[in-house]
Amino acid sequence: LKQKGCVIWITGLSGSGKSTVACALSQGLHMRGRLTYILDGDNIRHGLNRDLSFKAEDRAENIRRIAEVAKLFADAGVICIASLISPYGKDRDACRALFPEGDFIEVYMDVPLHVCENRDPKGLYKLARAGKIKGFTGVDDPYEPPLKCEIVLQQKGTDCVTPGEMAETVISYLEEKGYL
Ligand code: GGZ
Repeated sequence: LKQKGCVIWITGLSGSGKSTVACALSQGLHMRGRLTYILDGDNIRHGLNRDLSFKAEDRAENIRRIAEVAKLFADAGVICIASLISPYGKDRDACRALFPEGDFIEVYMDVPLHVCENRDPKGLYKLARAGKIKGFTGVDDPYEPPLKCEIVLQQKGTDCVTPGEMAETVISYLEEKGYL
């Protein structure tokens, strides 16, 4: 039985919950018998992309390489989950263009900067505000929210949406589109 692969491309600020949702989504898909692979920007930057910095052209190259790897997984029938800030719309669109229509599913983690900054799980915003990290996304480097994307996952106001609930939203989409 040939299973159809695709890429779930999760974009959003540092601390928006991309990696947590990627993990919950991966678990949910395993329970449905699907093979998944998570490509996480922060992890890949320690290996395949360790030569790349955070300047705009290196971010573009980071994203391009990860999209090419995601395509290999998708070709093998795997649901590949890419979680990267991927701050520039034109870079994300270039990734989309690598995939057959429908197979690139862009998910925007719509979490306000102040929420991400309050979480600050690694203390990076604090360092960026202190000027100890230069060119930090959301502080002194841009983030362009998607103008059009397949799924928006919002974390706004006081009612908290769990990572598991966010993963279920993505899974419902995949069912609707015939990937599950
Ligand atoms: C943004 C940075 C930076 C700068 C280090 N700007 O939340 P994290 O810590 O664990 O994940 C972030 C990660 C961003 O890597 P990506 O590959 O996702 O970025 S991009 O898609 O823009 O290429 C953050 C950490 O690296 N980090 N310096 N200056 N995030």
